[in-house]
Amino acid sequence: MEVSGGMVSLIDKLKQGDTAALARLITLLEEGELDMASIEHIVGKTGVSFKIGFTGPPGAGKSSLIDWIMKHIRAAGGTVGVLATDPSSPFTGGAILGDRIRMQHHFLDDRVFIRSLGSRGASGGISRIARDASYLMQAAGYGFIILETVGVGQTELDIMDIADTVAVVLVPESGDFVQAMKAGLMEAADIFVVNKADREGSRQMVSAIKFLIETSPPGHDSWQVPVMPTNGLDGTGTAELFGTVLAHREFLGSHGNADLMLRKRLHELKQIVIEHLGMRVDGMISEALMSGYSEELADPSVSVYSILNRLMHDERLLGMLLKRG
Ligand SMILES: Nc1nc2c(ncn2[C@@H]2O[C@H](COP(=O)(O)OP(=O)(O)O)[C@@H](O)[C@H]2O)c(=O)[nH]1
Ligand SMILES: [Mg+2]
Repeated sequence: MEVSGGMVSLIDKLKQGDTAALARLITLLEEGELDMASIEHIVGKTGVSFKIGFTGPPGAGKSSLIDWIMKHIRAAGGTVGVLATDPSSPFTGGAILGDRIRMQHHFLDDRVFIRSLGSRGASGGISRIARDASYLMQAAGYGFIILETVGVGQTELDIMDIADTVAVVLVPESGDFVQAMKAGLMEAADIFVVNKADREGSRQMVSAIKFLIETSPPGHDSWQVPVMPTNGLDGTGTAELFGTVLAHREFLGSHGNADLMLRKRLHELKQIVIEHLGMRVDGMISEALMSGYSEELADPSVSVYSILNRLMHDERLLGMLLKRG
């Protein structure tokens, strides 16, 4: 992809922390108009942002807690960007608008950036947009990046893969949810939060999750997953929550956890390689190539796998795959 002069100056502005440039670039990402691999050499080396993920059922209080965490970050002199994704309404629905309004008292603060993400035509889905948008925010110099996702499906887990620290937010009423909690989510959580601590059953919920943690097989690191009660309305427990995020950051950075970071980076790289190969192959499976297979294609009794087997040995496809570009 050619990188235009306009793009070069946009990225220059981004690196100076210009929020308008950041917003524009994220829009281009969402529209599938930005190829991070192509602009990488302009972005160059950046600072490193610490990424915090918040996931959990809708209405649990994630946005409210993020609002408090932003305050704590700002009070500590830090900068923070928030990326909110809602896969159930990728074209930014009412809930996201509500989030924005709730967080609006940060709006005049230029060291805070809030953005809801969608994928209008970009390939690879919302988790890819979230990853690349977080890289753009990192290039813009935000010390902290917070990712908010709704739910516990594979997409949310993919997004949580981006985060260094994952907080799973539940409420006293999440009993069924805890029952149904997937092993993947259990494994992804670095911190469990029981929000709405003002409600009945909060302490029981804390105990239930602690029990679940104790009785599940230990993860691959020695971090003890805490279960923290919070109140998203008055902020009770949120300073402690932020303190625990910082403790987890310390833990990740401490000696002996280098392999953890490497594993994460390798996973991310694999993801990107698969995406790029996928896009390349997608561009190659052209009608011209497939014209050699029209008879088999037209015959539903011929398995697509048998076509695949032939295609994988097709000199023309192999030639295209090996071509540099
Ligand atoms: N009672 C109570 N309500 C809360 C608490 N935290 C958030 N809420 C309310 O719960 C609703 C959903 O909160 P929100 O932050 O939007 O949840 P999200 O969907 O997880 O982002 C809002 O009306 C909040 O005001 C809390 O600790 N206690
Ligand atoms: Mg929310």
